[in-house]
Amino acid sequence: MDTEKIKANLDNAGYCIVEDIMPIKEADHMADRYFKLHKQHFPDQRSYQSLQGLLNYDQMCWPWILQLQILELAYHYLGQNMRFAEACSKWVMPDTEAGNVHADALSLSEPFPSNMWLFQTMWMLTDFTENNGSTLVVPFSHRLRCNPSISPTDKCLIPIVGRRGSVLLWHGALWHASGANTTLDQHRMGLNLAYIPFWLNHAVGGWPPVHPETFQRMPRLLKELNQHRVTVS
Ligand SMILES: O=C(O)CCC(=O)C(=O)O
Repeated sequence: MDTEKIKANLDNAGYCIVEDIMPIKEADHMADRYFKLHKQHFPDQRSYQSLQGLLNYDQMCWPWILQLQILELAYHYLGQNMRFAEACSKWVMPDTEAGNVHADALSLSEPFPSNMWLFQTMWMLTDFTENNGSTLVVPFSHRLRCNPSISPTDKCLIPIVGRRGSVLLWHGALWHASGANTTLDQHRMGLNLAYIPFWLNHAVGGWPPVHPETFQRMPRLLKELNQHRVTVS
C-alpha cells in the first residue's frame, strides 16, 4: 500500500492494515520458531503469552524492525531521533478469553498528547481470523486522548483480520485488546514491534533491556535504534 494512504488511515482512524508485506514462507518460519521459544519460556502457561525481550532470543525479527516502509512511517510520526521500544511475540492459544481493552498510555496522563508517542505494529505470523484471537480495535478512539473504560465485548471493538505476512499499524492512543480465541485448535501468533520518540523515558514501558552481547551483533542502524536500552541485567 502507498505510504501516503497508510498515513491517511493512521491519522484518520488510528490504525491501518498493510497486507502481504512479509512473504508467507517467512511468516510460517518465524511462527514455528516463536512457538518453540514460547514453549521453552512458558512450559506450563496456557492462554495468552507475551514473550518480552525477544531481541535477546531471536534474530529473525531484526530485519523486520528495519523494514523500509515501516521505518519511514516511524520516522515520520516520531522524528529522526526516534528509538526502538520493544519486540515481543504474542501467542493466543485456543479457548482463551479476550484481553483488557487499553491504550498504550505508557504512564502519560490525560489528555494524552496529540502527537504520536508510540508507533505500534503487530506482524501477523499466522492468519488472524475473527475467531482465533485477532487484535480488536476501536476505530477513531485515538482522538479521545484518554484511557478506555469499556469491556472486551463492547460492540465498538472490531477484529482486525488478515493473512499471515500482513501487519497492523496503530497509534499508541488507540483503544485495543487481544481478541478471544474461541476455536479448539487454532493458534494465533503475532509479533509486536514498537517505536517511541527520543523524549519518552524508555523505563515507563517496563521493557527488558538488550543484552550487551546481543547489541554487539546488531547491524549499525539497529544499534542506533537500541543504544538507549543496553544493560547487563
Ligand atoms: O495481542 C494482541 O492482539 C494485543 C496486543 C496488545 O494489546 C498490545 O500490543 O498492547
